[in-house]
Amino acid sequence: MLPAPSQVRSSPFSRRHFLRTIGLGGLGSITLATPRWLSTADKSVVPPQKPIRSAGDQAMADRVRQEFLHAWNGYKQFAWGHDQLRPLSKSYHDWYAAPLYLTQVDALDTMILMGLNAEAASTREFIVHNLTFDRDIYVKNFEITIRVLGGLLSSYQLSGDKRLLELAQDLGNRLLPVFNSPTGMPYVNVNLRSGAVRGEQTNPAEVGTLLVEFGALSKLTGNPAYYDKAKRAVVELYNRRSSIGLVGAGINIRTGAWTDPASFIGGGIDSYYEYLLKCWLLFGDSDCERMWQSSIEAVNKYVADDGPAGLWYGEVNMNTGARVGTIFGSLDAFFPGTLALSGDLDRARRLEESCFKMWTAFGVEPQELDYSRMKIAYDGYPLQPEIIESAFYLYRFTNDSRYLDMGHTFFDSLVKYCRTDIAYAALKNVETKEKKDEMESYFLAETLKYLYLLFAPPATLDLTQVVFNTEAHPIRRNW
Ligand code: DMJ
Repeated sequence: MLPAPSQVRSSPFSRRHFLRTIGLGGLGSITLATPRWLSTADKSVVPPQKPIRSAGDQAMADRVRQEFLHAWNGYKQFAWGHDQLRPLSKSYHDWYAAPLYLTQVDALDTMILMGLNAEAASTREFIVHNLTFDRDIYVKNFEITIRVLGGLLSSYQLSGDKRLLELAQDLGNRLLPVFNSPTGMPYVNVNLRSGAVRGEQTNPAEVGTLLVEFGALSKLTGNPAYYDKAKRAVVELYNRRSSIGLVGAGINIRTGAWTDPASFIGGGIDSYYEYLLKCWLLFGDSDCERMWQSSIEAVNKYVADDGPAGLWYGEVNMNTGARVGTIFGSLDAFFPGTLALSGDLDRARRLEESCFKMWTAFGVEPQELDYSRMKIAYDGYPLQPEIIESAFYLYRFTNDSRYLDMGHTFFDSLVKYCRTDIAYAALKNVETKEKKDEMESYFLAETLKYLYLLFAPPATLDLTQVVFNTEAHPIRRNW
């Protein structure tokens, strides 16, 4: 059975879990000095790779926009005012006892970028009049940060509507208690009304995927608290890396002890690495630059698996570097994009070729693949965006039509296998193509946004001016 949506990106769901504790890392620690979140901003920082002006493909961009509208209209007809559409039963699903309008908030900036102005305006009005965070519900900090806080901040920057920033600030204040742990690393859940926290067993992605959103909130409101707390969390995690520079898959935020020594780049760790790079690019934070540089060196040394079957990233023990698995999956496919953004186009291109093999071997990529045998290890496809996100970055940085061709393949497969009469549905099984009654909000926030941006003229979004959060919400870096 697939895990609940809120679990999917926070744990390496089908991987083995070891319970083992290790000591602190030996590559040197980062010490947090007096907060210097304002002065560290270096406006000269741009992505190491300069985007190239590419032609795109307007006709394809228009087709993607049409498919966005198809899915959006299904959501509006059957799930309006709720978190997510159930595309097969034509009903809806709320994550918590009260809806937080996940699909509306997540999809709003996609509508703005696609020029769907009337839809964007009415959705924005709905959000500002109906969304309240004064709810007695325990929410998952990671998911609500990347989807809702990130979505509100990005739509605020794109629309200039201050009411969205006010909502973001209210949400940020209600999430802040997660950082009140003995280590400063965040609890997993927080009650939006009372500020009570729970959940001390977490992973690097949940600890380290907060600084883009909380940092942007600091920059936009002038209150450094958000930046400082999210930064401390990531530094505490980084300082616990192993002596060979890797992080594990599970950590206890109260004790600071690792609970799972498996190290990889996929779900549960993925966006920790992504944000080390992006926080450097977005804020010019030199601590983030150093943490990114030393981390990527260790990942490329130990986790990368470069052989005759191409470049893959598998699973190793964080302490010894010994290989313990050859699993790669749909979530890992964000990594070519991150490598490309960091300037490593060679690895980025080769890894995207491996990802493309993973997609074309079955018609749609599986959530987990044993790449040593090209056998499926976990057979669902919940409409994930990562492989398309990577094609988008690679096209912007290389202008190589190979990535437009990949985009055509992704688009055709989505339409062929995931489209329903009212929207789009996840796949239960990529071999049988049996559908599942689920359309995650990130399908509209990320999957279709990156596909649109891949084909649209580059001027639609200037990549030198923004950094995407991990939910594809662009944050403008003109502080
Ligand atoms: C998104 O919610 C985010 O990209 C997250 O970091 C992991 N991936 C999912 C979609 O697959």
